[in-house]
Amino acid sequence: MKQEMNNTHTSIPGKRLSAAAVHITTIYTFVLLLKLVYFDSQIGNNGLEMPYVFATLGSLLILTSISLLLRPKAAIGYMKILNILLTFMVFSNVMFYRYFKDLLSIPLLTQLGSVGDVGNSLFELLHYSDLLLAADFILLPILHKAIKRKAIHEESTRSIRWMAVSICAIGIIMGLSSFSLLIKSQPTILQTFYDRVYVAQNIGLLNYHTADIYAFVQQSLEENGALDFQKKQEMLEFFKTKKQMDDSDRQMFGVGKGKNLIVIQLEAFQQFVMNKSVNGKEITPHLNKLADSGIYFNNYYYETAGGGTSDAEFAANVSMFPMKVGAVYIRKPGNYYYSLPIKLKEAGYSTIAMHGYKPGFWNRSVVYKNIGFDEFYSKSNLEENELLGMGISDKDFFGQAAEKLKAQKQPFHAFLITLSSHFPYDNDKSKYSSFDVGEYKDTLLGNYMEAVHYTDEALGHFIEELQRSGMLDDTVLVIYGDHHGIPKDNEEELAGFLGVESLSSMEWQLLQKVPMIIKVPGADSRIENIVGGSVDLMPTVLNILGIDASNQPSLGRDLLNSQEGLVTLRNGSFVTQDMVYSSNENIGYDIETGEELPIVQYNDKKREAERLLDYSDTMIRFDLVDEIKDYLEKERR
Ligand code: GP9
Ligand code: MN
Repeated sequence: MKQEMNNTHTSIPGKRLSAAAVHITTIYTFVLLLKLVYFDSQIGNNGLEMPYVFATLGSLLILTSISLLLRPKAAIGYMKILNILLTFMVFSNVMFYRYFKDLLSIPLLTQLGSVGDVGNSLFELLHYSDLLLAADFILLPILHKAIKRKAIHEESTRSIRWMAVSICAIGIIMGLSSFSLLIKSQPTILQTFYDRVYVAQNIGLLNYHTADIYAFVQQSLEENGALDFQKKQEMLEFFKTKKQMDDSDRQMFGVGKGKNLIVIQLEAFQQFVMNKSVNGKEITPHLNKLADSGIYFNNYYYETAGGGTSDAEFAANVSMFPMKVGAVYIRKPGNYYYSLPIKLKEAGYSTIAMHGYKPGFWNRSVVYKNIGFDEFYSKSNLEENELLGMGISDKDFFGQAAEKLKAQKQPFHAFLITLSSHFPYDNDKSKYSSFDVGEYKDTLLGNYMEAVHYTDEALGHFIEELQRSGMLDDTVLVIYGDHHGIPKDNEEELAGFLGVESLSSMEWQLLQKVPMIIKVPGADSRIENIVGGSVDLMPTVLNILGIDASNQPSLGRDLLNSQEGLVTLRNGSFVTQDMVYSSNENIGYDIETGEELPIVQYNDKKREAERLLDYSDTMIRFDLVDEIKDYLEKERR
């Protein structure tokens, strides 16, 4: 029998497989695993992270099993190429991580601008230990020779094939299980890729790139087609005719001229907690005081989508809408955006952003640079005096922010994003000062109220410090919430707190307001009732700072100088002063009566909301902001 099998082999020598291929495959798999583990050690992991090693080995087994099917020479060739490619992949990601504290992705590579910066600083980014990535290029050729010279022990073709298939299958099972563990812990992470480093740490670098490529191809297929000339003209016309009042006719134009601008985005901060007490104690006393002493927009909604906090930042700083699918910060980080910090830099401001979490989260380090923040202080270059929940506690964060701002070149634009009141609000309460939520204790709503109370207190300290240092008199302060805090699943709890049995879909929408306060030194306090949302922040602030916005392709409106507002939500729903349209139900409700309205009454508004979203999408997809800005400059000259 044995004789027969050998005969079969000799009859098809070209297909003969050898133990040499097994040796080569094993050695290279091991070398590549070491390189990929080196990568892991460079992205903030200290020891051997088991999920990472497991997932990485899985993906390597899939790739290297192929070489078992090749003859020794071809196997060596295949592994050499694989080694070069993977070494390059590890090296470039390590460099990119050192620069941006983030990983490479196809959306980034296709928008090369920011990636190029890494190349320019390559020498500063290199560490001696990186030489380890090249060590095998000297050692392995010696090994190749030894393997080739050695008498090759022939194995049966079939058994090696089985070996290859089984190894590949084991690799697939390992890979799939790491994907499923990741999705279990972070269900939407592979749709938005809000934390690429986390993805790679859990499914391995190779699987991360595979998932990234897959998402990119899938999204690109949905985006096929060129820009219609007619459509572009229509858009240019829209921006041209967007009403622009004379400066002198505008309310509050330039009342904050030359002042510093501090914009504070509060995590998951809804408006319903404002001016409410639990057990006789206000939930947000400091915010309430600010609302009383500043301009309080009490009808302000978040307009975010899948990109959560990053969408809120984008809408506020760029006055455009988030993308329908995924996060614009992740998918289109390199477009040109004529942002608030860019505008203010043109007016001589210095710009700084601060957030007490990983700099690569939501791609911030790349995006901030692109939208004009000269400096970005994050968890990696702030002190970690006190950690709470996801990152630096809001009190610690605001304390450090106050110090940094004292040294900042004036006038400055500072963008501060809080963190401690992040879902699921299960922070270590020993770090809170006491706030008795009574019957709500240990419920999600109760924990939420404790968390926002804590953030409010931290904010209060910050304002006090600004006051003490005299900076408040030279500063326009803008404070708003980024998005919802209470998920739909906890609707009943919220209804109970508000003293109603249940909430209709219209009432739920009306509860999706966030605080929005602008405090201008010397200006009278007032309540602004106009409906508005995230995209309206920039035009409103530019007016107050007295900065010309006539070349601004913004999709929001200046809330102090508009007859009426429109809150456009990403799913096509919208809110006006008197009505709510729910796109899911295709029903428009009268806010006062709660009754359904005939479509003729709001069809125009519906079309307007759709048009705004469509223009925003088109501007993002074809990177049109610069062109529109140029056009507006020419037209308004
Ligand atoms: C993390 C923080 C949270 O940096 O901004 O983002 P979110 O989960 O709220 O979108
Ligand atoms: Mn958030």
